[in-house]
Amino acid sequence: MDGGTIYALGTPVPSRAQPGAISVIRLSGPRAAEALIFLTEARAFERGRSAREPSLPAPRRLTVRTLLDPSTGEAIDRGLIVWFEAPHSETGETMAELHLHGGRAVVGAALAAIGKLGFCRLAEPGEFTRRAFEHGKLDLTEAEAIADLVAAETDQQRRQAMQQMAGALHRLYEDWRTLGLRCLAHLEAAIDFPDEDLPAGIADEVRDGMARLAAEIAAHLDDRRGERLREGLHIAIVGPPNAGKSSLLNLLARRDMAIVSETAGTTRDLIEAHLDLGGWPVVLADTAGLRAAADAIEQEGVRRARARAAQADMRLLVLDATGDWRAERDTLIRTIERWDDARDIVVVNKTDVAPVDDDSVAALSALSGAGLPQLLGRIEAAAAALMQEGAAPPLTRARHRETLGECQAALARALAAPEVALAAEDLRLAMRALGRITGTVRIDELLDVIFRDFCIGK
Ligand SMILES: Nc1nc2c(ncn2[C@@H]2O[C@H](COP(=O)(O)OP(=O)(O)O)[C@@H](O)[C@H]2O)c(=O)[nH]1
Ligand SMILES: [Mg+2]
Repeated sequence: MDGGTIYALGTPVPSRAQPGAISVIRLSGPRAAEALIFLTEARAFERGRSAREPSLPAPRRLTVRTLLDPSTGEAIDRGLIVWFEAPHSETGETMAELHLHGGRAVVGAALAAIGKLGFCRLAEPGEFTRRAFEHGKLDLTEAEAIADLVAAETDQQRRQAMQQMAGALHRLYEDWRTLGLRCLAHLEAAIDFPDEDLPAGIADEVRDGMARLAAEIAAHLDDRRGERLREGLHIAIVGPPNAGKSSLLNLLARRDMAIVSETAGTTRDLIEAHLDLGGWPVVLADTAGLRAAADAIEQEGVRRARARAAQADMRLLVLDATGDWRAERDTLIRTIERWDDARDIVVVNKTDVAPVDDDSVAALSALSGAGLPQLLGRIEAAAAALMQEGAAPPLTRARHRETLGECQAALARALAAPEVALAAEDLRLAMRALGRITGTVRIDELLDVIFRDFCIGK
């Protein structure tokens, strides 16, 4: 990583099967202006024209230009160019965007032409966003939100990423840091002037401030909405063998993923499907039938089924309408950890054979699809209730959770510290942890990890 001029294709690589209407190449860095001149002005390269006498397009306006091969002067494509002056660009540096026709040869020749200049290099993954961070355009939570926005597959994921990109988490964490730093300033004053005891009013204020911080962080850590939304809401399908669990998964996933069979105990491992149910990302898991298993492998399957049901955010208990499903329901529910009548759903399947009229359950025929819209409605309502919007923006990443955990531990030590100096030291550590989340306290290895997950050109 250096401060040089970087370039990359910002749109997907056009293939023979899928060329694009347009492709966008981005350039950023101190020599972007020079590059643009060499690429758009005939023979500029030979004349050795410098960027000091520019004929750059007006900044922030789309301008039609012919893109030239700087070594031969041959026209590569005609397209739209946008020029950005520093610091009024996404990266905060001088930047150019070339909107070209999205053909393989066009994009290949354009990238090669920039390479031929000899003073630009291909960007690393996430390098544009990283430069934006380095130039104070965004903090780390906002940069991570850009990655989330690009990765968002459902509408609710997109909303969450947008909220975070707009600075919701940045503001929350910065407010906490401001509060913590004010407490720290009081504690440090008490250390610097040891003869004067901390006035009682201020001592209370510091303690209250730290306690409030600890409580707010604890509530934030308790809130799993954000991670559920990023990673998917985990729903486990459980029930006795042959009830139609695998058939339900197939129906919901609209393809044959799980093995459906008349032989009881066919599904021994977990099978997952990733679905978008009404905008909620869902990871649906089919599990082995709950029964006293015949062999060791099936036993393991049953054990995993129970574990998965316990870990899931929501459970669907599938029962066979042709049997005594009420008795089975009552027995099984007692054995399923964390079963919650208000959230988890009993699905009575095979109603094509034995009709069921009972509003407390979702009647279904996985065979015909009858009852599916009602079941989907129930799942969506339960998901919406689980994800119910709170006032505070939710925590979204394991990285934030881990670092907030450190912050919380340090705060607890500070609150319990027998001396002001010790309290101040722990509070300082807590504030450093908060600063690492937003990037106010920068750690280069951490930045490498975060931006590595981006795509090239972002
Ligand atoms: N009549 C009828 N048969 C079904 C229905 N759903 C599943 N089955 C049948 O029940 C058997 C067991 O289904 P499967 O999905 O493998 O059940 P699992 O063991 O719970 O996963 C298969 O023969 C399915 O074709 C349904 O709604 N109606
Ligand atoms: Mg099955």
